[in-house]
Amino acid sequence: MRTQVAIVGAGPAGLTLARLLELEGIATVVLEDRSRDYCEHRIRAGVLEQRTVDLLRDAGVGARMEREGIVHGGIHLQFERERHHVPMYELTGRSIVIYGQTEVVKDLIAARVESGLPLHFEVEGVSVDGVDTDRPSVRFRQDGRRQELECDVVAGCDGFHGVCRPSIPDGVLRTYEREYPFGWLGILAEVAPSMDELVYTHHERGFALLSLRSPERSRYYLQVAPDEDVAGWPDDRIWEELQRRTELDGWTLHEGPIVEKGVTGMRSFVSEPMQHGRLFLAGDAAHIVPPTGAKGLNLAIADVRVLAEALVTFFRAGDETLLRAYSRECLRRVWRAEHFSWWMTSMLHRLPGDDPFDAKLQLSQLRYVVSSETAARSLAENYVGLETV
Ligand code: RFL
Ligand code: PHB
Repeated sequence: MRTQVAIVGAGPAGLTLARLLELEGIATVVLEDRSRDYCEHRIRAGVLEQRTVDLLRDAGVGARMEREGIVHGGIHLQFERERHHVPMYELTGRSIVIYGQTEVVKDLIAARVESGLPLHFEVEGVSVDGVDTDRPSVRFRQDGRRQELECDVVAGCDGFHGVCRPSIPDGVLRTYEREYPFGWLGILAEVAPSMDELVYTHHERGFALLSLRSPERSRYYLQVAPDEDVAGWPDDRIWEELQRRTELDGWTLHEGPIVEKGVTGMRSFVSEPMQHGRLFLAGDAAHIVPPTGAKGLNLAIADVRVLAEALVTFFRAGDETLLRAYSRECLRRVWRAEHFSWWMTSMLHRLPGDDPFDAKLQLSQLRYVVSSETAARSLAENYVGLETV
């Protein structure tokens, strides 16, 4: 087997890259170790930046997103039992769109299948070879048979736990990392969202976030321990805790059947550079942000936009200039998102030790954001996505 770009991973990064390259007539094969059903139902992000929305629409995969995506012009910050609106659209001229990552992935898979282009699920034992030559290859097993895919370039879009980043020899990458001493318990509930826009809540019992997936389905999160056992969280306990952390005079949090729950740890991680020879890392394979800034999916899409443009120049003109600039170009935006996500996380979560000094600083920062237009605009422009970084 031979192709131009072997793409490892059928998450948002891999599938979007495949689509962008398809539109440019560049051949790709996408290899994914999970099943199609698993990829289409793994609940993750929900907030798309306008720039992400525009890219998906321009790539011809935005029809359902345009119909079902919910445009929000702001978010709420809640602390000391007050809820404050941050009017992002007024402050920046841009909005966000609520549309689940699961839906983005379903739309991209459907488009790939409709184009009849190679997308292999449930492949096993993927390994990457020869990336320091101009003839790299990807080996894997499919239906028990060994396969080798020769290519010009490998795109490592296989997420944080993938095989591409670890296949880079020791000493090439420098990594930067921070683990947070807490996690998020996330639920999906079949109940209409109780708020008009997302609510990020600072509370002495811990952070809570009210989000949504559709007019009928709410997505709510609670700060918990990083290794929290979901088994200790029957539905009643979850609702009771959400009620306590988000309570507000004259407002009610409506409850409904919980159809999904899970705990995720939180970390910041960057690996530099995002390239080694003919292997290019994109999305979570290269960097992780804690979800408080809603940036992970948007960064993944931003990476593959830059990578696709660079690959077009490479295949059309044999010119590697843009490919060589790929990592530098992406890392500027990545580090801005790293800072913003760390900042939001640090400002909103209950910190270990419960140092009252920390809590006072957090509340002062929150008060500043909701009372100074300059501070609010800074949060807003980062949240909707900076164009210039
Ligand atoms: P993914 O989505 O992890 O996809 C990688 C794919 O590679 C496959 N894979 C392999 N395939 C073949 N061989 C191997 N050896 C392989 N190893 C792995 C995997 O099965 C998978 O299909 O990475 P990608 O494409 O880079 O996309 C990144 C995003 O998924 C991630 O950044 C976001 O979900 C983060 N995130 C959020 N981002 C936002 O922009 N806005 C949000 O509101 C937001 N909320 C969130 C989030 C992540 C969360 N969790 C679960 C960490 C909320 C949560 C709770
Ligand atoms: C979500 O809806 O899943 C979501 C929204 C905002 C975040 C993180 C997750 O910051």
